[in-house]
This record gives sequence, structure tokens and C-alpha cells, in this order.
Amino acid sequence: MNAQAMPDMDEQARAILRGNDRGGYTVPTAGLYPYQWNWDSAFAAWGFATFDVERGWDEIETLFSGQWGNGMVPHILFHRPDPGYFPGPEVWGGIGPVASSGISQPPVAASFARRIYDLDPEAGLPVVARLFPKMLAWHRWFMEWRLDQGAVCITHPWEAGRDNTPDWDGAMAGIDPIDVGDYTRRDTSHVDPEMRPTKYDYDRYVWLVRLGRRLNWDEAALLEQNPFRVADPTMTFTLLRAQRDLAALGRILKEDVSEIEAAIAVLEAGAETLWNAELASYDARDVRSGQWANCVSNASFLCWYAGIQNPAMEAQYDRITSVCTYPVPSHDPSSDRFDPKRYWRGPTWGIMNALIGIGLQDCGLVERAENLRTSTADLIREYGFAEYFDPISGDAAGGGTFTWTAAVWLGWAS
Ligand code: 9WN
Repeated sequence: MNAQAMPDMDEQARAILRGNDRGGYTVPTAGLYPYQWNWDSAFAAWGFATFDVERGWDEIETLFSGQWGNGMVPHILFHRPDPGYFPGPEVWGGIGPVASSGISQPPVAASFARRIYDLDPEAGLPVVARLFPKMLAWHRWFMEWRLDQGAVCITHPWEAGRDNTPDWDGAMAGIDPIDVGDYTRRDTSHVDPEMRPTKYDYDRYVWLVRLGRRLNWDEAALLEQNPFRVADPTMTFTLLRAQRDLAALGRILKEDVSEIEAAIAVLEAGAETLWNAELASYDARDVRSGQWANCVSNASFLCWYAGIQNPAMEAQYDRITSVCTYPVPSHDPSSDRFDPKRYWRGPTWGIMNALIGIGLQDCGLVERAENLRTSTADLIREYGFAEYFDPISGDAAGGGTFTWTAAVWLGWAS
């Protein structure tokens, strides 16, 4: 590590967070993503907290200001209209206190709340006391509406935060986007279309949004009528981890955490229903068809983050990381569906690396954890604070000056 480059990189990362700050919330990057995204904000809070704990807490409190009456915390909060993003608030028709989308995102907020609390327990205690019932209600919503054999399901590819991963190819093929109507994408005016999902994908994304809106985002109706329902490693592992972290915060507050402990047992059993023995990996499972996705993805490696040890996953990890200059790729490079620049079909994402690295460290796999941390630091130092990266060449891809990549630098990689 170049000691002289360090202060400069830290300062750049802080400047990105400040530059993307819209007052109480942070946009992922100007232009491409002009609103508050759920899991991006949790990372942003972590990044801010490394130099301004109070601003870190503000980010999470603003996120929960958009919580719906049923406990769901939306994946996008549209605080201020912006024509630069599609689909906007008028398409989604969210039913919460702030204009929003109608789906959620990986619940990492409680885990980052615990990290921020640890940085300054005295300042954090009153905030955690305010947030605890809100985080509990969100986790309860997942447990009530989204379980299949104890694994957590998504109802839209955007919900897992891994939009066009091959994990959903089977379930996406089951959708006939009839009557999707006309729409104009905005993402491809900001970023090279080769790095984004295709029209085939977008037709289905938009069709699913229109279905949810028609059903007024009623989870019981969606459970009956939505053809897209996939038990997902991202959601299952992040919720399991978040429940453990929420229980720890609850104990600090001297709350009764027996409900959370029971949920942890359910999710631990549920995580094992994602074990695809033939593939020898955790995998996504299409609940409608009963089919495996047959994908080793970067979400498969979140098992350690959830506190699950599995030697076969260590072997998978070593196999996949050995063929990439900058791991961890979002899809197995030996698969014919691997595409090193197309979003979640191959590129490396700093946020996923941070979660995988934290998991490896917590599970005592410290050499792998340290190697991943240093290779991620090299990647960001050499190619910038990009949204994602080509795992073979390291080339920056997607949006630039990205909030969560800056946060990962400050919180973990540097
Ligand atoms: C749709 C903001 C978000 C991330 C997701 C990432 C991407 C949105 C999009 O950007 O998704 O939610 O329009 O492509 O896939 O993980 O939260 O950074």
C-alpha cells in the first residue's frame, strides 16, 4: 500500500459522500441514480460515520422516514422529483408516507446501525432506541410475507439489488410482458448500454412494477398472482445477519429479543434450503417452478456474513477467485453466461466484497479476508470509485464517483 496515496484517497472518498449528499440522504451517484436507495444508504451511513457519526445516523433515520404502515422499507425514496430516472414515483405509486417504490432491498441497515453504534455508543444509544422498533417491524415484514421454507423470497429482480444476475434467468423467462406499454429508459442515456440490463430485462422489470401497482402492493395478492418469486441468497443471508445484529442492539437496550432469536432459527434452517448439492453451492431457488438457478454468484459467498461455515463454499471461493485478477465476480467466470462488464452478470462490486470480507473475517477465514480487502483496495485505487468493475481487467464500469464504493473504501478497504 502506498502510504503517501492514503490521505488523498480518504479525502476523495469523503468528498464523494459530501458531493452526493442531498441533505439528510445521499444519492448513489448524480445523474444515473438521483434518489435515496435503501441499501446504498446503509453503506453511505457507514462511510459518513467514519468521520461524522451524526451524519451517519441521519442517513438511516431518513431512510426509515419512508417506512410503510406494514413495516416495509422501500427500495427507493423519491424525496424530490427528478426526470433523469425511470421508473419514477408516478409509475411505482408507492403507498407509504414518502413517495416511493413498492418493493424493498437487502436489509443491511440494522447491521450498519450496530457498526455505527460501536463507533460511539453514547451518541448512538438514543438513536438506536428510536430505530429499534422500526427495524424490528421491517424484519417482521420479511418474516411474515416473504418466507419460503424459511428462505427469503424476492418479488422483483430489483429487490435483491442484483438486477440482471443470471440467478433470475429462469424466473424471468416465465414472464410474458404482454401489454407492458411504451416507456423510455433513462439509464442508457447516462451509461454505456453494454454495461446495463437489456430491453428483454427492462420489459419484464416494468411489467412487474405495473402488476404490483395494479394490486396496490398488497403482499397477499402478490403472493397469489406474481409469477416472479425467487428464494434468494442475498436476502436470506443479509436478513439472517441483520437479525443477529438487531438482537445484539436489542440486548443493549434491554429489550425482549426472543422473537428475533426465533426468527434467527427459522432463517438458519431456511438458508440450508438454498444449498444446491449438485452445484455444491448456495444458490437461488425459483419458488414457482421449483427449479434451481444453478448459479454460483457473489451472493452465494454471503454465507459467512450470515455466520454459516461451509467448507465446500471455501473450495468454491478459492476456485472462482483464482481465475480473477480482482475478485469477487458477480457470476462464475467458467459459466457461458459470464459477461465481465454487464452489471450483475460478471462484474465485481465493492459492496459485495465488503460484506463477504466481513463474513470471512468473522468466521476466522482471515487470510482470505485480508486478501480480498487488499485486492479491493488496489482495485479502487487503480480504477477509481466506480459503481462496479471488470473482474479480469479491473476496468471501471457503470456510474462514477459512487457513494457506496467511497463508503466501502472508508469503512473497510483502506
Ligand atoms: C434499480 C442504486 C441501485 C442499487 C442496485 C443496483 C442498481 C437500480 C437500477 O442501482 O439498481 O434499483 O436502476 O439499475 O443494481 O443494487 O441499489 O445504486
